[in-house]
Amino acid sequence: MTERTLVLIKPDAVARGYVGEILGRIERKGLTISALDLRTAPTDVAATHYAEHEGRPFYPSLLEFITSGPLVAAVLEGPRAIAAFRQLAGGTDPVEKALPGTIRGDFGLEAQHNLVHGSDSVESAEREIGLWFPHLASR
Ligand code: RTP
Ligand code: MG
Repeated sequence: MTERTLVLIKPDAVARGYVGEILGRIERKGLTISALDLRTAPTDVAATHYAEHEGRPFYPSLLEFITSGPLVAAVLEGPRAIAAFRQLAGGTDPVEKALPGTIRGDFGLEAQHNLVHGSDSVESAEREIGLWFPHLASR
């Protein structure tokens, strides 16, 4: 069954020139890019996106980071797209969790500056697609 997921190529990855590399990995995996947009996230969108982390020690700096410059928001589609992209991304901490061969494992050093976001469930994906691409909201 086809699935949708919301991906962010975070400001660190855009600033370092990894947009093409990351989109290439997505395409080579076989996922379909069905929406793609470069933008700087407003604080309210970033706060809604990461609302589940409100109150965590890293939350203020996470919002500052994610709004610090342009990012690329994308919707990907494909069979098991949510898990497929999270496999490409690797674990949250690029050194402790992400394996070499993943985006974070190959290019990251810090838990915060970990290059990409991918939705973690069908419910998160639909919520996040509605937030970043309102015209693609499921209902
Ligand atoms: P994401 O939501 O961005 O796809 O990443 P994730 O599911 O792998 O990780 P999550 O636990 O949802 O954390 C969201 C983002 O917060 C930053 N973070 N910093 N200890 C730290 O400094 C720390 N922990 C998490 C990362 O940017 C992480 O992707
Ligand atoms: Mg997450």
